[in-house]
Amino acid sequence: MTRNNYSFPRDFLWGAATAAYQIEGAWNVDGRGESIWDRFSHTEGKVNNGETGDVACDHYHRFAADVEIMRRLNLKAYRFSISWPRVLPSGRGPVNPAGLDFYDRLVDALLEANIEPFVTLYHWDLPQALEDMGGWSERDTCGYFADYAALMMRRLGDRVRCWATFNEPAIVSFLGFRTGQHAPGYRSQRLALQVGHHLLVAHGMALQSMRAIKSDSEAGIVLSLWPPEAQSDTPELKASAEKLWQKDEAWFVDPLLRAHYPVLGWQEYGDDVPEIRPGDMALISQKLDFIGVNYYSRKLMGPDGQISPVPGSEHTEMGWEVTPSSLRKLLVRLQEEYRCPPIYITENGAAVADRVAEDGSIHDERRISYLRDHLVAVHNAITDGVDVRGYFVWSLMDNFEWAFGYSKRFGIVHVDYATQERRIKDSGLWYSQTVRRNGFQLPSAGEPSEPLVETAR
Ligand code: IFM
Repeated sequence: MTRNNYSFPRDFLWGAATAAYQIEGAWNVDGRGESIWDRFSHTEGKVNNGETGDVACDHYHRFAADVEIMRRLNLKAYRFSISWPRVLPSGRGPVNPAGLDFYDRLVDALLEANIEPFVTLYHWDLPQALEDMGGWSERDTCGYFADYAALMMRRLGDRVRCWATFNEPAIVSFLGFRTGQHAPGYRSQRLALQVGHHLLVAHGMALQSMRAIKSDSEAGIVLSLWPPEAQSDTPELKASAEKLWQKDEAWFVDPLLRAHYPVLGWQEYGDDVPEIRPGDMALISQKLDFIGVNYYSRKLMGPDGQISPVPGSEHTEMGWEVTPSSLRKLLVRLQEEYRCPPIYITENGAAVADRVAEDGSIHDERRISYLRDHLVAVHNAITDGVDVRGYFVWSLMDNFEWAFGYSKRFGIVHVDYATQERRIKDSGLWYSQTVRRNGFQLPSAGEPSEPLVETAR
């Protein structure tokens, strides 16, 4: 049988990702302060079913067992975020020693299991005390963020190499301040764009404050990219796809990698463009050690210029079209059009309506195919010359999916929220096997396929 061999580079960092508010729970214990997501989820009508992250996966109390699961999955790295209000309950001022201890113990447990910790400083849970002072619409918040970044670097920098400042600034800005679907729930494009600018300024200030403490760590930022594509090759459609790229995606890529906002996007936003102070763009476009790319799907522009997926195409439970080939194109574009630093795929995964079989197994073939096909795309991009250093599945385990509550399951590990029991899904078995083999082989077209998971449960 002929096979296609998808072997990844030596030292490729295979991991899985989570975020503090989505898994930790323990929202009001051991001195943790309130975050904007506590306030938002406790407000009626904001989250599906009135669900909250109060308990979530109770990872705060169960982290040691969770690290043991990661070890069984053969993970080489674990991307997690730090809850700012857990370590600084008011966002600034007095620290919470119990919060710092928690992350100390987590990092030590990971290192003990030979798993590299990959830290995200901001995955959406701003301390409510800072929100009460204006939050991200106030420029002062950038300075508080830089101080918090320095605190964490002082505490964990001896053991953590990779640091991401923000997770998905575009989602923070657009969903938190333009559509209101996320905390803090404002609906103003102008505010969203000013907040977006402040997030980038805060990123630049944090790079400086972290590098002043430790110059040899790797610091970057994680962007969520949904590349617009035209359904057909007409000049009008291609132009509207490009306009959307500039307004939604390049709006964050260009300041970081080209030191200016995209020209067409700037024109399109008219009077809503942000106020920029002298020196901001240099601060924002400092050297990055890596860019994290979170990829889930593309935005396909239909003939009417609206986003409309091809009828009959496959979608995940989020309603997101499954389009692995667009990931390869995106990575190549980042390489060719931008002087892009090394890339980590910091999130990629699928929400699937999983069913626990009577014997406790979860046969999530759709998730396995999704992960496999996207890994093929990553492999192809590497072959095209893109410097991709690692890949993190979203997510290690089922968790609180923001405004969707617990209704969407992205994990390669199943969580029974009533008992907190964890079960490794077939996708988890497949992924552990892939990590162990540093890739996989696939039969060539026309050859019979083999079972996806060989590992015995
Ligand atoms: O769950 C989120 C994560 O917090 C950020 N990126 C997208 C994921 C799936 O929606």
